[in-house]
Amino acid sequence: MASAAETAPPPLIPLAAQVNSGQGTFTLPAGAVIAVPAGDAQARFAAAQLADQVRRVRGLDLMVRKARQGAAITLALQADAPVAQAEGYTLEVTPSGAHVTARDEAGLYYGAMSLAQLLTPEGAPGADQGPVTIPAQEIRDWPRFSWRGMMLDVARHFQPLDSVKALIDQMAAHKLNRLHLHLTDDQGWRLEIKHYPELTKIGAWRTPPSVVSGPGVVSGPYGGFYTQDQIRDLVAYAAARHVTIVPEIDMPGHGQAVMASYPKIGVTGARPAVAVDWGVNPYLFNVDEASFTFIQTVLDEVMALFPSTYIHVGGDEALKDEWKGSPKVQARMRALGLKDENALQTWFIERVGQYLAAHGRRMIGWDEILEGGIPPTATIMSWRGTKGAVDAARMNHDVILSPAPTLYLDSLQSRRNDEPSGRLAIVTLADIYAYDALPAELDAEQARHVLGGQGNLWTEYMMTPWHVTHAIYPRIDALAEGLWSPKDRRDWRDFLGRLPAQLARYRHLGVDAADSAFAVDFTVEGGPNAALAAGAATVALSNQASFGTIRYTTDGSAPTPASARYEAPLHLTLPAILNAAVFSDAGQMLAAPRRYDLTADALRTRQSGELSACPEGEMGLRIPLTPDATTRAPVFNVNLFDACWVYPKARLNGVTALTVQAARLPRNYGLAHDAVKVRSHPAATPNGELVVRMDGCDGPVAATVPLPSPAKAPAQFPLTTPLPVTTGEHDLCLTYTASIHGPLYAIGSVSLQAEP
Ligand code: TNX
Repeated sequence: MASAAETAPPPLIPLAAQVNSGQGTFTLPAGAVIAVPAGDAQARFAAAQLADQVRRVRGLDLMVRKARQGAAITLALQADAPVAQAEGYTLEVTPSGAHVTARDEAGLYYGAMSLAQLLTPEGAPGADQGPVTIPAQEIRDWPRFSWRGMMLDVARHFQPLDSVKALIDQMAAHKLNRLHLHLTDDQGWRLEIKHYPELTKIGAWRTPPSVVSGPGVVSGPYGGFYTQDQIRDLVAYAAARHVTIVPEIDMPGHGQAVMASYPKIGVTGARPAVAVDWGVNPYLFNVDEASFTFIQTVLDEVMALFPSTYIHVGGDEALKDEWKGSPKVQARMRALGLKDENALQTWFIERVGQYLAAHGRRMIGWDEILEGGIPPTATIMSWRGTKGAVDAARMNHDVILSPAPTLYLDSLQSRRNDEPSGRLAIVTLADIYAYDALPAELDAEQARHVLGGQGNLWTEYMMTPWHVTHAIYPRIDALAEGLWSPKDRRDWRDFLGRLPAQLARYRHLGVDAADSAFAVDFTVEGGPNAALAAGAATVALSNQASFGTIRYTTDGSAPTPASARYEAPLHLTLPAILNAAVFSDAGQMLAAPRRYDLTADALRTRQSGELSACPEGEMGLRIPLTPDATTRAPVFNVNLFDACWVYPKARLNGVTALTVQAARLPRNYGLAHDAVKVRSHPAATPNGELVVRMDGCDGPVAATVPLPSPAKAPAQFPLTTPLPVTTGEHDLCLTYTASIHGPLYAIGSVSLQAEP
């Protein structure tokens, strides 16, 4: 009879194109040899990476040696290896060994990475260490797309080199092969340019927005940049792992750090500070010869550092106001015979594209560069949905799909209260898994222009490497499978079954992956008010992915694999405390324990994420108390356009007072043309008030509490007010009347106090 190890799907992420099971099993002895052909440095490197993974994850030592008879594992390039596709490989496991062959070095490397996963198949603590037995099988594998990318924004928050290298390691382990570095933006220029030293002397540093101060909070200029030596090292590090680094120098918009360093490159000649405002800022590159000389000189150094064929020149979110307002720019536009500023942008981008083409490189731009007609030399990276990609592919241009919000890893991954900051579109693990980078409306010929897809991590709200890690993992697993594996083999439940082993790899490698997809959610049947009225509750436990076994305790202790198994909603009398965690069948914890307090106070409290937006509004962002150097800053859901929240259906029986945990944040948002949409509420006192209305935002005022002076109060402070005595359920509408030109006030939580 076949053992479990022989029948389970191979623990690979991404899934392989073809797997045929064989006879018997292979047991890897400790100290086994990985043999590589003499003189093949890349094969030796792939073997060393394989050995390194197996040692770090499983504690098994393997030795890399020159090819010899009888080695347990062999890696070798072979001109007639069975898989002919670029980057493909064959991995054959027999009872006597495991053998990888490929026609190119990337394929050989990916074969080694697959073998590393096969040799680390277990998630459960204990079972995941020591000698391993794996089923005999033959894997033939190759990628679906040639561009399997990740973008990291190192401009908004500088990312240390070690973090970038750690990302490259994981990209390579997931068979992702393009790291797009967003190196420049309004908030920072991160690449040393020898010819223009001020770019990093000035442009790499900014003063943080100044509302918050205190322990752990950055106050002085902060930022950073990569020296050219560091970049050469990074490029080589990536290349050894078959990752190409694609640099982006953003133009003609997102140029404020350039203008802060070299004002003459701008349209107005004025010198702004490096931006502290997120969003869209007005600074544009000029269109005169001095500007192109600057750009070409920068690109010369960029091309010398980055061997990538593709160079990204941005082109996104370039507000045309400065060009419209400049007589010189207008004169140039007319002299060039261009009809408007969009056409001028196309001309500008194409001129840069021609320069790159003359140096054997190819230009990529964000899809806005289509607006004035497509620059002939452009490859399009589309982020505003897929229309730009479809249009460009139909015009025979190559395209890369990275649409917001689905492939935007700054989108939050759940509605949980313990999610850190990000954009308030929820992009779950399942959403990324379901995404297909090939737009269905393209025919086969047009589809050939789809190079692949890319996940983008923007870092406005990601201040620390911990947060970046949390945003990327494990969503990178879903991304990688979508970009590598054959579409018809992809299966969400099957993917979930392979994920626990990957989560265990992350644990051993020190990658602090998010557990949002598995964390226990608690739902009180009938809502908290019913529980308050009854003094008892029925609580359902679930998780986003509906995966694993939920175990719980009611005595305050941490759940273990031996704790009670959740089968059906729990009937509990108040007060009660629930702790619950999720385990795999093998007893591996998939999500850390979460706690739910079933007390009257807790049932009367709503955290920031549980409040609704006011009618007509939308909570767009979940933002941190910035800038904070700690790993987990407090976070607040806000609607940048209206300081207005609703506590829906507050049960006011016996309630005498309300407490808001308030926060004062920097209002550092470049809203550009949308600034007119910001709604102000009239204030009665100098610092403004918190106003509480009953029965919706048009209802009567129930309470008004003046805000403390920003100079005196800490960044987080409570506001308490009596409420008129009433009964029943009422929508409480909470607004701040503080000036929209001052700090941004937010709500951490709202709680109601009742008579004992
Ligand atoms: C839009 S996507 C941007 C970025 C922001 C991002 C935030 C793109 C080409 N531009 O500047 O960081 O939204 O999600």
